[in-house]
Amino acid sequence: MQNFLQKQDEYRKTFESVLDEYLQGLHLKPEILNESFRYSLQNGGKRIRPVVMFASAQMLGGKPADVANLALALEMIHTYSLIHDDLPAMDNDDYRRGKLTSHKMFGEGQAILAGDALLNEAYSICFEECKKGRTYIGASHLICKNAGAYGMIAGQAADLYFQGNFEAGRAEQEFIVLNKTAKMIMSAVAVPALVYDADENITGMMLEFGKNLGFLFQITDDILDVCGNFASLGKTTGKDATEQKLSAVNVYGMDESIRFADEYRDVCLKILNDLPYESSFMRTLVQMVRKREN
Ligand code: GRG
Repeated sequence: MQNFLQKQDEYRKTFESVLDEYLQGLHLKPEILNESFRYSLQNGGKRIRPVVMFASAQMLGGKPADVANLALALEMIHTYSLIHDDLPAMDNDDYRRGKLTSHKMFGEGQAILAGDALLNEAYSICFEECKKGRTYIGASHLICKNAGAYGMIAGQAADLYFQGNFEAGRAEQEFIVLNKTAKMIMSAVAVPALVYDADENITGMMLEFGKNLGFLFQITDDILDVCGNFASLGKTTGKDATEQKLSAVNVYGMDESIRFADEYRDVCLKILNDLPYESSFMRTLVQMVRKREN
């Protein structure tokens, strides 16, 4: 465990230094855009996607630096999605990571624009990375595809659409989780495989691992929405029930959700076992996601 925590800390520090360097070169105008853009990016967060991407790169025999800019792009897309998700037109949240949400700090219009700016900058970083060659084009494409109309946006659209719809069931619930949450985690896991031109079988296994990790991550989030609290989560809990969300707990009940979470964890561990790499960090990460409290 000590080794895991040290390594996780190392990955987070690597990410923060990449982010700091990027922000040092950023001079946005007007000042309110400069502030709102930095506010959400620097506003904490677990950085799970960069951590997973760096761990995946090392597992495959590479190093975090090889994918650092793509990890930055992915975290920027994630950050934009949280800003937009918190808006009154979507989840209408006042707090994120224990601090005021972007629209509470800067107003709705500026929050929308901060999100737009983050998304566009993320693509700009991806385009720069494409100059490194064919494999980076593939990796950048995966990030864009999984974040967009065939990924996170589709999941969020379905999430909004099915809210309060009691006819919707398991298929709709799985569509939402796969697209809204798992595809971003799949990008984090599989980007290094694409960058290193891993064979198709390995890339497929990495994607499958990312998918199951994403489902595990989301189902834990749904459980925490019922069992967690503001102090550790930094956001309002109990919203899935009041807003009649198609969350795992609402669809399957708590006991079944816990059983599913254990199943996703076990599938993740099995795939890691089947992969021909040293995966102790990733194995502990899976266990930590299962047991997480924030
Ligand atoms: C607005 C296009 C658009 C998408 C929004 C991210 C998202 C999609 C919705 C947020 C609500 C939610 C529960 C999403 C599932 C993914 C998830 C658990 C996001 C929170 O990610 P964490 O826990 O956040 O990694 P931190 O704060 O640690 O970065």
